[in-house]
Amino acid sequence: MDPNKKIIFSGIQPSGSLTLGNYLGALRNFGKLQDSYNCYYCVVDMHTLTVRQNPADLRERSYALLALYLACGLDPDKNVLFMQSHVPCHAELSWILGCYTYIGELSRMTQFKDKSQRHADNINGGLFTYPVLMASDILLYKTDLVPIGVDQKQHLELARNIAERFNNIYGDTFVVPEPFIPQNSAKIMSLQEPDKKMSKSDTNVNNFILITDPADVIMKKFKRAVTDSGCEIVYNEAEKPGISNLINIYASVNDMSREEVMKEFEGKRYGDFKIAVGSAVAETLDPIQKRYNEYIADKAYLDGIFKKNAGIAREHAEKTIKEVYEKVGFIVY
Ligand code: ATP
Ligand code: LTN
Repeated sequence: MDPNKKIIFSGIQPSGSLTLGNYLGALRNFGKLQDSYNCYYCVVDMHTLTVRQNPADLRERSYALLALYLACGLDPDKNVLFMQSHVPCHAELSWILGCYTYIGELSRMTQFKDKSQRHADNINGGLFTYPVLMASDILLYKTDLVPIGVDQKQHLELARNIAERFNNIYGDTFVVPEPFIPQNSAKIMSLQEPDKKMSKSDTNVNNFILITDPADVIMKKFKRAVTDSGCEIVYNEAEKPGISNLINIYASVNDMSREEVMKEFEGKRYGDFKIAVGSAVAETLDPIQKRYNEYIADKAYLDGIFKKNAGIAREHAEKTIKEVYEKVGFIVY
């Protein structure tokens, strides 16, 4: 860890196979930041229990997420790639910060409202206090910057409020973190219902592209993607959500602006554009899939990374917990 570099923290839940939305909204940016920051990228397994999980699947998906972090180019020597449940301080800080978070604040979280509707038979305490655990993840490492998709912005704002509230009572303790939200891929939408976020927990497989989808499946899903009336390839989120989403996807995988995409496809038909988007996505994902297959086959290597980094993360996290315990008035040895 270079003491002159700022700190980045982000986490992804091993709650399903990751989508193109996760990749473009979050994962891809992780790799871009690894040289200029000290980066902590976490597999947030504890968050997944807010929804029922099959234990064997959860364990397998946690390895899969680490393999994907590596396949997307995260260097295990430059980034602390670790598992949330390996560092008990996350849960410890979560208890403390829960006592500085109001029920009113938690009730306003749109993800809580959404998920309580989708899982009406299991509206548990964890689902409600989920953002406090997320704030703890971030604040434990004195994080400066948090790369996330736009759907997590509200949670990050809450983390900032909790940090400020604590600092006001006890004096400067936490760094108040800033979000890092990409421009064209902050919110990749569903391919069949482009007014909805592309989500890995969607029941219709045609709504999302998985990072691990084979090229022919990717092409098929893009060819079937819902487009809008009219025939021009122009960006207009309100009137042409389907085409606008495809423009965002093409722009982000090719590192282009929306204007450049519109220019390239001026006068072309929707059908041609969908094929171009599908090919560009398949081409981007192909090398990631190859690397992923190699990493996931080597569990011993993945365990080695988890074990080594649990120690590194713990060391940093324990310093913060000690400081917090002292400030709130616990006896600390
Ligand atoms: P679920 O859909 O199961 O609720 P999720 O995909 O929203 O899960 P995570 O896997 O924890 O939740 O998200 C990891 C990161 O990916 C977060 O930073 C989130 O903002 C980002 N992300 C998720 N979906 C999209 C999307 N459609 N577009 C852009 N970013 C996204
Ligand atoms: N809540 C996030 C996952 C998450 C996270 C974090 C993201 C948990 N802890 C800390 C950034 C920083 C989600 O559902 N996408």
